[in-house]
Amino acid sequence: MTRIVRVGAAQMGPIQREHTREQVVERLISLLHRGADERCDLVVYPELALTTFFPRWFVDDITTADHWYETSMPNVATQPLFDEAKRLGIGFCLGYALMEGGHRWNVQTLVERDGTIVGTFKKVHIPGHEEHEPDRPFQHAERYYLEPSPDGFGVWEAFGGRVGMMICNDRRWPESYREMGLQGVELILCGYNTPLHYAPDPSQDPLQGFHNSLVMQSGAYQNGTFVVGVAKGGVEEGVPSLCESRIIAPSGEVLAAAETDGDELIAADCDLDWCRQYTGTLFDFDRYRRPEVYTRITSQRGVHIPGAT
Ligand code: ING
Repeated sequence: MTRIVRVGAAQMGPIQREHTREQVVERLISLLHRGADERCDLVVYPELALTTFFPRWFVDDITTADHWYETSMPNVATQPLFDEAKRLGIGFCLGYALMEGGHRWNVQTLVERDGTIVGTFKKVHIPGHEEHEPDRPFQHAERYYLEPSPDGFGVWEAFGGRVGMMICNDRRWPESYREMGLQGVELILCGYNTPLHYAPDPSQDPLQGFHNSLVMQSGAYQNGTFVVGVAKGGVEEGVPSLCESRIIAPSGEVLAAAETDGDELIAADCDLDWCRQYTGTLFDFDRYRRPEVYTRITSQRGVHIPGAT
């Protein structure tokens, strides 16, 4: 019996500061309907899909930013999305900021086709900076507003296979994919908000699209998994941000790619049995990996130059 999951990547254009949750949820439901038209089983939304990317501003009193966070999921504003998805029998993955138990997380919640919540992932790799850096054209103060997950990467049984999640910067780190690959992941869902300008090294700016595809295609191939990367992009509060959402096969090939810088749904059939063509041969981890010589990967954070004091 084939295990084909028809996945929709629901790319979003910008969410401006003044856009209300209700206005955004209307867009999410419209994208869900496009997913229904495409016969999708699962629709994946971007990182922070309910609000503008608020870490682009710095506020001295962080409690004045509390309104950017959800305190429960579902909630009054998002319940219509949950209800419509359940009515249509479509699962979804939603990125948002969560305030819980005094913590501030950047999360994604995965919901099955019957409306049950499968799990919630907290972002592991938090980029950017902690303090106000006024010389930047815009802030990327994620490390001020959002805490790194203490839980690492999980994999959940859902949609007939093993599904994992990561968020934005997580996709740049091979450890993210391998941690899920070692749990037998077959489908990784990843939302992102990526400004095109990278203040610490502007020479990377023209490479943003290339790097986005590079990391997700290599992560997919090296772990024999599908990867779905979904952007919130376009010009958001004056900040041009990458789109280029993609659905990538375990071979590393791009099965579907967004073409616009707005709300757009791309879809692809993901035959989860394709994964075994890689994890059962070239990337048979149990047969070929050598963790006994990989000790630095989990024992070191930074670089230690051999012989240097
Ligand atoms: N954003 C960016 C990302 O990793 C970034 C941070 C921006 C990195 C520009 C490099 C260049 O895609 C988030 N939200 O992690």
